[in-house]
Amino acid sequence: MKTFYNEHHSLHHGRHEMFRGKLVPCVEVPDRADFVLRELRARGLADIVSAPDVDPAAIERVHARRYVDFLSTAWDEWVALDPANAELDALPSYWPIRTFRSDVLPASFPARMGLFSYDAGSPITAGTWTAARQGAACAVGAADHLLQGGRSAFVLTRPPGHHAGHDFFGGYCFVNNAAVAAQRLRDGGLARVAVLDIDYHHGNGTQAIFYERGDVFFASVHGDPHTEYPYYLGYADERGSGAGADCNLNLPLPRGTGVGRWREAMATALQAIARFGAEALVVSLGLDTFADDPIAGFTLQSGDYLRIGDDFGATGLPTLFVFEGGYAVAEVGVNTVNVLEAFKQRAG
Ligand code: Q9C
Ligand code: ZN
Repeated sequence: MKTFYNEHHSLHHGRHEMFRGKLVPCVEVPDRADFVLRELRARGLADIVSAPDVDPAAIERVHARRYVDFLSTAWDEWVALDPANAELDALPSYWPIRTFRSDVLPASFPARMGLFSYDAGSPITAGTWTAARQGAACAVGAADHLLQGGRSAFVLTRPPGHHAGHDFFGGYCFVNNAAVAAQRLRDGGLARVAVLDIDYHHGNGTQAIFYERGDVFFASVHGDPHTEYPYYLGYADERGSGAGADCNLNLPLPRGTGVGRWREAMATALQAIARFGAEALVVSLGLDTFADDPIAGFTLQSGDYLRIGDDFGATGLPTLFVFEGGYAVAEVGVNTVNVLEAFKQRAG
């Protein structure tokens, strides 16, 4: 399996996120991707390719132009507020919640930070845009590989993407790599594409991007948003609307869920995707379902990821894996490569 590796990922290196009234060290760190790369190499599975730079139009197929413009200049504007900001991460402090306007683009940079975000846990750093843009380049490269007949591909990038919506960042995500890939597959001629999100956290950004569309099916297995981030989306009654009616499937599970019940939910999602008639599958591959993940609540073990990879291999669909969350840094490499190796053994 080819790995489209974002060699610029560590240019995004946040220092702090806001958590319960304090700035705490970032959970989403460059080491995460480095451990995955090391494990691919150790197991002889490192067929690494780097993608050419991305046409901004491919990103703007799923993100608003004014949001992309904001991301591309955000760091410079942050430093322009005060040269001392160069030593700090940019975090938002104000948000236009209900009754405020979101059509006006304020001149104030801190005001625009809030307009384009939904939490205070996703710092923008000097290299965030470069890293995120290169991640999208990898997503496009991987999609093009499938369009040329490739059976599978892996996008190894960070920051992750599935919480990023049409015009907002949050949940450590800025550019929605899975959505960019799914849209690229559509634009390359596939009529029906599915995204299956198995990150612990609901993929609110991806869901929202495709919610009213009948050509991209979104399914997600995740912690119940009644108690788990991102709280405000990911409930079972969200089934798509308009042309997208019945093209969205949320399978929330309680904190503490183990592999048995989790795999039943994944089987339900894969059956729905087969019924939909997807011609290719994009997997938002979060590994924060792992028992020892520091910010999540399921109890999957390293060996369980082999069974999950086998389940994906059994679908027979061309499959594009996109790296999302997973914060047990020492184990994230083994867990990720377990999925990919078992997939390959089953699917060839
Ligand atoms: N201090 C992804 O897995 N808040 N994002 C957690 C922990 C945000 C997770 C608070 C979690 C976002 C891609
Ligand atoms: Zn997650």
